[in-house]
Amino acid sequence: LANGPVISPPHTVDAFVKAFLHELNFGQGVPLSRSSVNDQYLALARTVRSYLMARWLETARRRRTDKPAKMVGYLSAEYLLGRQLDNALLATELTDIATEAMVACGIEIDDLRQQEVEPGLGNGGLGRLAACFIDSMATLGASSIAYGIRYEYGIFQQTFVDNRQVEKPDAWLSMGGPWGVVHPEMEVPVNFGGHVETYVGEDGRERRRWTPAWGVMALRYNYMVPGYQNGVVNTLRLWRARATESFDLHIFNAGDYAEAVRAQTFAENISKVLYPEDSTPQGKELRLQQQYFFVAASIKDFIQHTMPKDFDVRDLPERIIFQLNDTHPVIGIPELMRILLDEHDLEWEEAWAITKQCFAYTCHTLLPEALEVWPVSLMERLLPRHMEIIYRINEDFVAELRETYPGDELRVRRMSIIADHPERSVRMAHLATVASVKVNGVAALHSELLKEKVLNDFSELWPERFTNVTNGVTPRRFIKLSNPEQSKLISDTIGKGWVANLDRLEELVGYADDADFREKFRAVKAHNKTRIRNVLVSRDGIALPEGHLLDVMVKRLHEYKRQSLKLLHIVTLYDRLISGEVEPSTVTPRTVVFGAKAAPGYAMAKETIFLINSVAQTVNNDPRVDGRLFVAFPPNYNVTLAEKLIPAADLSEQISLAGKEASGTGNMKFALNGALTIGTDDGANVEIRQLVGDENFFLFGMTEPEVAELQAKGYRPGEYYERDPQLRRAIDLIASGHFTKGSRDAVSSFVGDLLYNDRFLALADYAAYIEAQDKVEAAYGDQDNWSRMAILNVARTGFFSSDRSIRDYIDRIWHVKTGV
Ligand code: 26W
Repeated sequence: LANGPVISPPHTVDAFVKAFLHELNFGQGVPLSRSSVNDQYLALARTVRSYLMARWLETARRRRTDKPAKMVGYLSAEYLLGRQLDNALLATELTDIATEAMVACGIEIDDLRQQEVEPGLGNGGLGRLAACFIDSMATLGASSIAYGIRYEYGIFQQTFVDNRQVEKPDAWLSMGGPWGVVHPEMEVPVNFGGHVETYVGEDGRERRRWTPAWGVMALRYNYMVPGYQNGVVNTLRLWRARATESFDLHIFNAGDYAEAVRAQTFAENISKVLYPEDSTPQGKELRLQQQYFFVAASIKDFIQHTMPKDFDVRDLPERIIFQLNDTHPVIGIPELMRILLDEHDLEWEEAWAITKQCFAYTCHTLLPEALEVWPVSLMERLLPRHMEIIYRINEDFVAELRETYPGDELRVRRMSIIADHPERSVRMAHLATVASVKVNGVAALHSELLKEKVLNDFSELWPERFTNVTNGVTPRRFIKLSNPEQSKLISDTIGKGWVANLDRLEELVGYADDADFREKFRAVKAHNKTRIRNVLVSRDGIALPEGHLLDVMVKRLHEYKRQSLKLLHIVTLYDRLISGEVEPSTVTPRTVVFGAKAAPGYAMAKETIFLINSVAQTVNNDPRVDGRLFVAFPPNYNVTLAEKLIPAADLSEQISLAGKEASGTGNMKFALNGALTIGTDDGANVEIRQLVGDENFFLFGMTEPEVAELQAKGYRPGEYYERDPQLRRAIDLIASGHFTKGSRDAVSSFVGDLLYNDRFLALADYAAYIEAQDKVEAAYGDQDNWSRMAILNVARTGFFSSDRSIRDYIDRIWHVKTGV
């Protein structure tokens, strides 16, 4: 038993009950009769974990003993995981057994499901993408390990007070975290600050020595990432910061115990909280500490603990490819250089040749202000040796540039890793590009714009380095688990294989013409609408009306995503109703549901939230609307709510200004769950439309080149306001204070920005958007044809499985083995 294979409990209800009661009695220390729902949830989670354990150990053993294969080290500062229980049950085929076992114990398993607090260790798209990717890596059996930070507080809990967003801390671990396994003995030191000096070695060669000023320990927490019914369990390794005993020994020695403990808290702050900013980096020192903390721990962990003892660092490129999820982990590049130079005593050229083969970089943005830069002064203070290494990398790079482009100093300045203005700083995207095997965008259009715009100089220099990998979503969580009724209909029709092979959805194409299938498909949608109605009543006390077109816009609140445009549409619909322009009984009844968190420091985003809530309040209580329009904004949109909301949607809002949304992944989830998209020619919308066909997609708005042209000749939003009476009425109605209890002040910044700035051209796309929405209403009138279009959306979007994305990464970038 000591060294033999770990055997999981048998897959029977009896064995499950026994294991569960054992966890409850001996783990939680309570008898069933006196156990709380939380006791029961924790015991259930640990029971499921015990079933996964054998697979986990076996996966690790195979990877160790089989001819060691090259691995992917996925480096991401965010993982927006969502609840774990159902996914673990699905992976192990224990859903029915666990349900019956709970019944046998007199427990309703759904009550336990509700008890799980989702780990919200991410902001939005990028974090959720990482979560989908690790699911797919496990399902494909890709040789891989994922690294990140175990934030004690995840993305804030959003509440509304007087229609305004108020943030509350997300203490997701406060009820116990049953999914993480901590290994305190495997901790890794990470150092900061101090100085660098030259010394001469015994061989007479000059070397650099970094003497850090302080450090912390990185505590290892392992999380299981089960593949879908394939016996594989991969590892997500999240680091937590712990103060070292020696951290402030001198304070202890000075007798100030309380002060020393306070200093410990300082060190442990590093993994305390997820930064809630998405897309506008704040340049905060603590954030750079977080980035270096998890990347340094991960690289060291990989070299020291994942590789065999006799491992030669010169073989690294055959053993690892680190995938950089945006620039957040890019400090890993100088860190690997430092390890090779200072700890393994390699020469610069050799170290650089190795490092350049070990990283690949994914860019997730097109907004210039979202590209991370770190002030040189901060880098020098926090990571002096790394700053030195970055200078040297840049020196060689700039020399190469001057050789390739003699006399073109402007280009050299544009491309330099170090920026001079407005402040001397390190451009992390440039560093990533210079040191990576491949640079990829996240949708076809995005990757093109990356080459043409954001990193144009680099793509001219190294065209072969640039590639595209279109994002995807995991069909396990976002179809099978979140939409059981649609899943059953699909499985009854084409068999069960689609869950791990989403291209098979194509077999549904013919059924779009099958009246019986269409009716069943509509019944699924109706069922999902009833489900979300129940969820929102009990979660938020929101009672959605019945029989409406369900129009959903869920994503982070950001000006480029244009929730403001959606709001103008709602106000226009409302204005038509109350002005008597249309007879209420003739309009398609519509419910609009928003879900969106605003970065706490993003004033305009918060104003928009206030206005959406204010409009909802007014519209929902105006009798003239006659039940034809309803606006709901449930607070705290998260993965758990998404799983209930998306399957109920008829219409998916993907209305960003063309050329601004890198990809979007919500758009994929909606299409796969039978919603039609109203969208611009942006991000992955482009590919969705190509696949589903123009006739099954509501396209509107300017194209990216048209946007560029309009901006070049000078955009004046006021002209659209003057010219379009419908738009003018909507804006005037907002500006009059109609939605804000008569207060014009409350809306002046929102209205002022639209009329005089409108950076993301909402007014320019307004008329086209309204026209497209009118087409939506007409189309919805023909329910049977709507179902046809929705079925074709499902059938033709199997491409957007994250399994396909990961296969693309493997083929184009990683070249690692699968099936291990
Ligand atoms: C604070 C700095 C910062 C900067 C950027 C934090 C977080 C970010 C992320 C890159 C923002 C993000 O989530 N981007 C989204 O990534 C998705 C996955 O590729 C895409 O689908 C979205 O279009 C993109 O906005």
